[in-house]
Amino acid sequence: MIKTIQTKPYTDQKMGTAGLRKKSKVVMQEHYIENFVQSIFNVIGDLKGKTYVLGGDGRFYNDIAIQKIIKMAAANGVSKLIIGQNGFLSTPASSNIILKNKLDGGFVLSASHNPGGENGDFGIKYANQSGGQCPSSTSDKIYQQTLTISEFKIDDAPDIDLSKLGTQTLGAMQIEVIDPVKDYVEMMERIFDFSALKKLFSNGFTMRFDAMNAVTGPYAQRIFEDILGAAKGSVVNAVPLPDFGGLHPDPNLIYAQELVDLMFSEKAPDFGAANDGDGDRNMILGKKFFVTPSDSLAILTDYFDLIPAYKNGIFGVAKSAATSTAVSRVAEAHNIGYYEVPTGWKYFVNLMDSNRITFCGEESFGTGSSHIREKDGIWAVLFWLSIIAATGKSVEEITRDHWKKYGRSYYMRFDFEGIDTNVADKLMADLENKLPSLNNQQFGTYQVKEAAPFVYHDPVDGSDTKNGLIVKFTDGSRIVYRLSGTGSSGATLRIYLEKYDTTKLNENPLAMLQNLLEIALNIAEVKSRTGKQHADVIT
Ligand code: VG1
Ligand code: CO
Repeated sequence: MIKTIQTKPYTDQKMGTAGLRKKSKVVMQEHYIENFVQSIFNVIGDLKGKTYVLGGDGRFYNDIAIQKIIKMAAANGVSKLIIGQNGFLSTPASSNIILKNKLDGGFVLSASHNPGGENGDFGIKYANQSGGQCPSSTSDKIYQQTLTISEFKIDDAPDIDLSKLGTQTLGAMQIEVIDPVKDYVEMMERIFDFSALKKLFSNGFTMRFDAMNAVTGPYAQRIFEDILGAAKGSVVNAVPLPDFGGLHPDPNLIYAQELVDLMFSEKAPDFGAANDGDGDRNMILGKKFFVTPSDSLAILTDYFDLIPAYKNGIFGVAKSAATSTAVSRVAEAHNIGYYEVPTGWKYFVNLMDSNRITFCGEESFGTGSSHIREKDGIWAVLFWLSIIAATGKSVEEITRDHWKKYGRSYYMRFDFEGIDTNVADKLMADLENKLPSLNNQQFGTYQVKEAAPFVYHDPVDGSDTKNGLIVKFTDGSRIVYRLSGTGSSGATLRIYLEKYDTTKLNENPLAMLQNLLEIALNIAEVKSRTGKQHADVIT
């Protein structure tokens, strides 16, 4: 029976860089999920004939939220839901289902790389028919709805059994429970040369893939171990757990510590990789060697013609403004289009849809291509393995060769977490006002060439987005400042540093960037304003 329930608005349901992200306890408040989902349905309007994909990364509250959404979808007139078995779907797998079946959109229940559990975070990403997350114009409308919502519709049926594959119904709505892995694997088989990869492993190549107790475990086991023949046990932390076993599923040098320790030990396998909570981020490691995500994007782009799906050519490439400029040099060498967008994968979608780009990436461990409209962790790993298989080189050799050919962008990100939001907002506002006065100023050996906010004009829909402040120096070095849009409490200031060099290729990144870091902290008065002497997380 369909019920209409009265509700009161929450004032904090604004989506950030990638969907809505909150503390689990916030989301567990009465009608919190219901208000948000009803607001999305209200903005979409007529749901008759519409089909959506639904799944999540298995974190705490995934099972409860998914049942609410199913019952609300039925009550609001959705025609069909395609749901990952037991409520599981990675973000890239979900995007694939939307595109492959030409669906109207979908919902991924995840706070991505944020920790999970009752004391962790929960989130919802809403994708439209593009297969990517909805643009800001839509999320603004949804936010407006959340501020005025007064009722929602829900079917009061018992919970749906999501363990059985196949089709069932709830009222007039069809529910199809699918294997969350199968379609994704088929897509990867179409993109890459699996027989070359099988040969790599049968020749004794060793790897460790850390799924961080999040959603990619089953995908990685099926692909790397079952199909490609990597040794059993190559995929670790492979069972998705509601609290990720206490891990913080953000694949970087700090949070993927177990993997990093192994890869920098004498027992290191040939290759190491990790993915984040919802499977869209990746970290690539060689024996005692770390590849920055910015370099990874540049290297993948340079080797595009090794991959069957791209061998006939790629359109162009895009990166977020904060990401290093390494890929711009590859784009120039291959004479392909090059774009810089604000942080957030949704800004790549129009560029992919209009055939302007094929590859894109962000410094935050995200790389992907137009095979879907989200970043894709396992895709990046398969791409790296394909380069290794084709060149016979190690991760380190591939990266060092790249630097020899193109020069090296020394690059690091410094995060100052848990800052009072008012302090952080004022820091950014004052810094923005100060930028014009920095032009041509000298800081030690660095001279400012241009200091301005980053403003992106979308060539497809004409929208303008301002995100971050950039100080560029005459030697090509850059400082980028922005506030994170994925946190669930306080503010995080991110400072991104880049210094390009064509001769010094083997230096310690921190040593190369030390002076720039001091300049960055001074310009923004970070220490005095935040009371922090050091960054909390350095990647
Ligand atoms: C962070 C990253 C950004 C990424 C976003 C979502 O955003 O910096 O590059 O797109 O997370 O990633 P922010 O606003 O905190 O800097 V995830 O893996 O949600 O899907
Ligand atoms: Co993610």
